[in-house]
Amino acid sequence: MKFIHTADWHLGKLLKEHSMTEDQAWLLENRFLPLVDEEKPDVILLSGDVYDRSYPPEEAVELFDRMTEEIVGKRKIPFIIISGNHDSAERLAVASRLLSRQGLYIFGPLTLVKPVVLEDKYGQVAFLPLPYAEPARVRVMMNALDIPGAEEVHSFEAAEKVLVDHVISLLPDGGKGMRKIALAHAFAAGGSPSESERPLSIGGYDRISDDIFASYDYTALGHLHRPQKTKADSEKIQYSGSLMRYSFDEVNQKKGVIVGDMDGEGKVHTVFHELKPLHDVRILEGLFDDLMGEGVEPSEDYLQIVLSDEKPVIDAMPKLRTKFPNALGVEQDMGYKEDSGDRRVHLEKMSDEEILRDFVHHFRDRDLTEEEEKLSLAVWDRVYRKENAQ
Ligand SMILES: [Mn+2]
Repeated sequence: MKFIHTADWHLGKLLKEHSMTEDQAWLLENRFLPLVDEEKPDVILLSGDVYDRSYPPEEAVELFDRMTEEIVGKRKIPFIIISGNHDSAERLAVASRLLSRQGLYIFGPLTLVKPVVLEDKYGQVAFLPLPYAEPARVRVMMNALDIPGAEEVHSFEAAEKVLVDHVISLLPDGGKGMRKIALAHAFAAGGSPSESERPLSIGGYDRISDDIFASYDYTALGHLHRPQKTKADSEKIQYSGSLMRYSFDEVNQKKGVIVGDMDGEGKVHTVFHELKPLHDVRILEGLFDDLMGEGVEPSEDYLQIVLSDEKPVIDAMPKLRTKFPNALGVEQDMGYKEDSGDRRVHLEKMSDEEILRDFVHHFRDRDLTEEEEKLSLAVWDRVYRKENAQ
């Protein structure tokens, strides 16, 4: 059984107010579909956050519609999708019972969750869809179905466990002897997050143990945007990561999909395939004149520009945009160095002038110039005179 595992498409995503939908369409058409044609998987798995918002923009819905036609309609590849925390489970899964007869399996509402069984030359493989599930939702919806344990669900871990047990119980003979692949949208403990994920809850309460997935031959996870394995030495439980870089703290992350192959024993071998976007998302750092000079190529990438000039650059953004039209943000760090935190000074024993000198020395790695020294003394002088006059 050959599969492609992808997740966190976030169609309709805005990166600093800029719509990524055109770039997402380009990537899916020019990178993802060609990979599908090359690999010819038996099934494609999308582990949640199809859209960036529960009310996605029209062009995002249109793109998703087009992709289902490309994958299921034209290529006849079964496509299994679960909803994530950014999706509306109900809206995503509209007409899903009907569509499942065509090979498009979308799982959102918990009451409609059930296994998908596909066959390869070795026999049956069960796919267990576990859409994103808040504890309260599991408690109410699953309890209404008299699912054992649902009443006591008060944590993400308990919610996932009840859901897993329920889906397994729907398989003939509890799925004994069948190879199993789970799809889940959750924060498995040990994983490392990025800025573009919306936290499921505050304070680490959203973390669940990956032991929950231990009995499956493979678990296709969504939610964390960095591709990663929950255990470094095992290919069995993995995040494919998001389709593209969706925040500037992801600039060093490779983005793509996982191509997996499962043998007759359920042993899975996976390969990560990077998908290069039309425009990269990256940080560009330097002096304003250097960046605008001939040494730096013009670029249409999505850029966060960090200017290291000591003096503020006036109207930096419109000027930078003449060369970098997709610059989305500019920071002026004025050449400050990071505070290493080991400054052991006793501020209360220092005069105001000394504190300023120390500050400049620390952050600029130099002393005040004569002009700055004069200016600072003049300022302090005025401050003291005002204080004394009061
Ligand atoms: Mn996500």
